[in-house]
Amino acid sequence: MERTFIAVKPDGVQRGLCGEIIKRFERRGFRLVAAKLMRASEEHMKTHYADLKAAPFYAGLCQYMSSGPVFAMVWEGRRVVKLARMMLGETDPAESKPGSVRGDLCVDIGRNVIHGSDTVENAKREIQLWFKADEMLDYASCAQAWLSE
Ligand code: D4T
Repeated sequence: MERTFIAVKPDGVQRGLCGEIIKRFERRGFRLVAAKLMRASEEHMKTHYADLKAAPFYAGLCQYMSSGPVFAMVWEGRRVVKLARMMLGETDPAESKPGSVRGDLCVDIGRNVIHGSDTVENAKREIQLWFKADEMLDYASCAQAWLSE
């Protein structure tokens, strides 16, 4: 079973979109294993986005991401990293298809509502960065037997 890190960014939290986003992941058949509302420090965001250090928008992005509450979550399920990225849409909302989170809920690349890990490796790194082991819960979901053969 795979896990991914999903975060509702400060714009999504301020716009009251946490419930809408949780609903989409629950409906798809993924299982929430950890969640917390937190104000990330700029240092934390610099570590999170370390691979974008050379990008012109890196400093502004890290400042913005630490400017207000973020709703951080870990979701579990079969192929959840790839499927979650498809649910998110493209980085630029203008390129995102209707039906995706960004295609339905936002218009600007700098306020694109949600983050999702792009690879299984990055998901592991990000989950470790945002959550302690004892903040994640292992439990049996009664829906599991009906989600996969
Ligand atoms: P995240 O990491 O936030 O889920 O976004 P993506 O994985 O879809 O895209 P990314 O890492 O390339 O970009 C991280 C973050 O930076 C913002 N951004 C991106 C921006 O403000 N201006 C830009 O030109 C780009 C490419 C949006 C997402």
